[in-house]
Amino acid sequence: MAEPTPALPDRLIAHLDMDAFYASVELLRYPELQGLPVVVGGRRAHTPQLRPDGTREFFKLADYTGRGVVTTSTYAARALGVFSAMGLMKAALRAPQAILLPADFDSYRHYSRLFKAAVREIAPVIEDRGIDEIYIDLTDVPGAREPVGHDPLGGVRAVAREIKNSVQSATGLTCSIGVTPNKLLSKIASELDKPDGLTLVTMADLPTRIWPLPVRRINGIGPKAGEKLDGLGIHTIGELAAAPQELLQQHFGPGYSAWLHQAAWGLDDRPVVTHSEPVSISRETTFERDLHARRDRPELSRIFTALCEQLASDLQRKGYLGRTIGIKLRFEGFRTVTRDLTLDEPVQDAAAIRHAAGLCLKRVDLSQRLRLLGVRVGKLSRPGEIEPPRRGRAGGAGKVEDLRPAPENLSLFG
Ligand code: DCP
Ligand code: MG
Repeated sequence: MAEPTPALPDRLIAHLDMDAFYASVELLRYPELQGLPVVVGGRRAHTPQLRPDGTREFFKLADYTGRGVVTTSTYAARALGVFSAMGLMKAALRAPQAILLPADFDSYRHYSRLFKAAVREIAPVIEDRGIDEIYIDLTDVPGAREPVGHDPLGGVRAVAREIKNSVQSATGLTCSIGVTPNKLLSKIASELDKPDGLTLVTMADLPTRIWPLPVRRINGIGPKAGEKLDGLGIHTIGELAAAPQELLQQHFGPGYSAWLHQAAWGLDDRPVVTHSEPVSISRETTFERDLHARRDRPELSRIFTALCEQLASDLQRKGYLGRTIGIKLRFEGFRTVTRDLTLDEPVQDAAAIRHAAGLCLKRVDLSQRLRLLGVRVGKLSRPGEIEPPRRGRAGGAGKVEDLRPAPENLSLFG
């Protein structure tokens, strides 16, 4: 064992993010699309058709009409300017030759479980951050703190490479990993050399690798704060690090401005949290065309029931009951309204969810047409378990709007 070296930080934290995740899973199924611009975001109607000669006929983005959005795209499509959340019709203008594929969430969940299990065999301290990303605490992984030759980070680099290899052999997919002293920097670092990246950043690298980046790369600086900082002439993380504290405090309040300053200096002591229960589980759908509560009642009612059934099956599969049932409605013009109510006893079945969600619906004015409908179950518990205490707002009163008298929706689709 070599002498302890000052270059090695106290903690070695990794952030792993799968590359073009949904699109890459689709390429496993359709390897002939490797290297081509491919967009995930279609509906079932866009499923490739098998020709008599055994080849497949894919749906060209140029032939798309509708209001769907890009869920994700391959790097070849990104090179043509097609990114997540872009309208498919707009994407078709940029990349008419791109292939459109429907999303298959069951597959993505399957590969998500596979890659996480592969990582866990090497490094068990994992924080699940969603379908395609995790934090990993490598501090106590054997070998991670061993230097290799004169490189104090040689050990951790080898462990990270082993994780990448293991994910690749378990799934056939590539990922990008950032390794730094904390979660905040690792989240930034994993993006720096995407796809198939392995990026190590130490505090000494802060000025060269982190400070030139735009402030929005910091997880926790959203569009609003980003715009405000822009207005103050603070565009890069380095400019944020150099900004006078008083200036930040004037515009952001004491708590957030202190955090901004720390973040810009690469400081973050949040632990990697290995076990977390979901706060809520939801399902939602955007309609092909806007629907009206009265005129499109049968269709809306069918969609509403189907969402509740999917949600019930999610709950049952994951082993949860829930006591708060909520709905989300988005109207034409994008106004979004939520309502929820809390039941005396937790439920798990579709009929009970449908009933409670129907009661929520009756508290919404449905005169405008709808573009999205969602159903959510919160205050989750396991069967036979006492509800875990949670911080946050109590009761099911929802937003202030809830206090208005209920309009006459009893006869509508709820
Ligand atoms: N996703 C989504 N809606 C978005 C963005 C992403 O449904 N607005 C889905 C599709 C992605 C997955 O989540 O495949 C992971 O999101 P990422 O932001 O990690 O995007 P990718 O993995 O697709 O690409 P990257 O290589 O940039 O990580
Ligand atoms: Mg990803």
